[in-house]
Amino acid sequence: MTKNFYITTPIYYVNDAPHIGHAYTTIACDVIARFMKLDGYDVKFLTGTDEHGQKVEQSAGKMGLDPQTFTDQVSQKFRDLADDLNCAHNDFIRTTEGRHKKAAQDLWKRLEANGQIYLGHYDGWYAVRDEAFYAESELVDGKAPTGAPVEWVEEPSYFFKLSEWQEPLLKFYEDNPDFIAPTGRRNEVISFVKGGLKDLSVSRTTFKWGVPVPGNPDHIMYVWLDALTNYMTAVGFPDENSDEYKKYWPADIHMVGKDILRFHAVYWPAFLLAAGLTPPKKIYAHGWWTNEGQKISKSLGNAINPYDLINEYGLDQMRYFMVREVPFGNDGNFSHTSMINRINSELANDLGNLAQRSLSMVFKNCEGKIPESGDLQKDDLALLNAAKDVLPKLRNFIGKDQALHKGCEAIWSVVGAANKYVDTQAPWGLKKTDPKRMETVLYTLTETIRILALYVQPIMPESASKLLDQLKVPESDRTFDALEKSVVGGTPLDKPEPVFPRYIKEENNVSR
Ligand code: ME8
Repeated sequence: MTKNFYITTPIYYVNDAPHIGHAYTTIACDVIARFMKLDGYDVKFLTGTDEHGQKVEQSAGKMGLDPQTFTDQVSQKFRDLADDLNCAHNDFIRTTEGRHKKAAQDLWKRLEANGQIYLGHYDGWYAVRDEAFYAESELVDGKAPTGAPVEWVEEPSYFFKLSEWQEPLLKFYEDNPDFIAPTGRRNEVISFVKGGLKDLSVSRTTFKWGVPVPGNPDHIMYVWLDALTNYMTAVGFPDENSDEYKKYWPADIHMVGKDILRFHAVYWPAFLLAAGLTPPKKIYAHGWWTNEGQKISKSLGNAINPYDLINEYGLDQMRYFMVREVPFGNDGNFSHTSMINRINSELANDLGNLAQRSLSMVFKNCEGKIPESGDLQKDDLALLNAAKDVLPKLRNFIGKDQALHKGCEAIWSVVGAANKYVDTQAPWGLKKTDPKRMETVLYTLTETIRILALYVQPIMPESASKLLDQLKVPESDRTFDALEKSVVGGTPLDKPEPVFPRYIKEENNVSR
């Protein structure tokens, strides 16, 4: 039976150009999605753009564009970024699409039919930047707790009976201990819900750019109710009998930044439970990146453009750095020094040199062919077994816990063991004394590199495929099933080319 797996990024607001924070979430999801696919799952990986709301309407106005033209332009930038990050998403959703309006209105009607929505009047604070309502008691120095300016809003509004969902939500968290990750975040959400929930204003009347409320088009659906529905639109909702819906709902993971956890872990399951639908299995809230120690913000003008990093360091290098540098879930700091250190030590020196020096020895000393394995000795088996034993660890770290950094560590522990093995076996000295043993050692190394390259694919797809190409591993033998196979002795190789160059700063041509 096929195993299905559905993972989503947040849908990004189109009021701003994409930056490193957006790239981070999308790369993290891509690593997980690729891992699951290589491990035999039928994967759906969704990303997209959140195009409605007052903030987008205002941004379009500032540019002198109508909202549709504006959102078309900016949404394209996010679509391009996902492609340029080499993300293997298989759907890109825009909330302005017909399929989405239909889904959002359908969810509204289900809530209404279940008596969960009523018409009232909203008097209170609203932060356009966060598209969020705040209670007076939450304000800090007259601003939202996020620092966003707030405005006083008085308007007729529909309300969702969120206050009725406090107990059911707490029970839901208890029954589904993995619903919110990591654990620290789960505790935050639980104490927030225990603090009491008020009914939530779910419509606005003072602007037009959004999904009209069914039956009362003077009202526009609250942008978060509209936006959250995207995850179901993309699998065919409201058609609960569609193949995609049956295969992929409930979603396995909604990956989000910690800034939007409340919307995903409180409002979203409440809407779904109230509509009689099943909530997703997990909300994972990762941390925030700072830039050389400073909060990334528009006013500081220090947003890092992902294209600058790709151009300077290379795409796979950037992908590796982002998932390796920060314990996934924690906040992290971007620093060029740290990026260069990792590229030069872990990629160029550790993995790159292992592959380059081993394959060069094979090429030079084994007539340009992969050697046959002779009798494997204890040290050879220890290395090969250590390499194979990484897969169950990756299943835990990446598939189950999303501890992406630990996944990298597990792979690199074998890189370290393989480099030690080269030094202790010293195959270069065996050529004259024991050529058969030299071949066995080089076979062991070649096979270890194959296994490592298979593991590295989700993180650095392009570099891993260069390594696998060098080893003449056919495309059909690149999933984790193929761990059981082996490099084939006698296969002719091309002259090996280094896959992980050292980073050398251009201006002064000094290697850092
Ligand atoms: O919130 N570090 O969209 P958004 C890490 N449209 N991640 C960051 C980051 C940083 N400095 N800055 C942004 C929205 N992110 C809504 C979502 S979903 C139904 C609607 C990432 O464009 C992180 O994933 O403001 C964060 O949650 C997201 O971008 C916010 O994107």
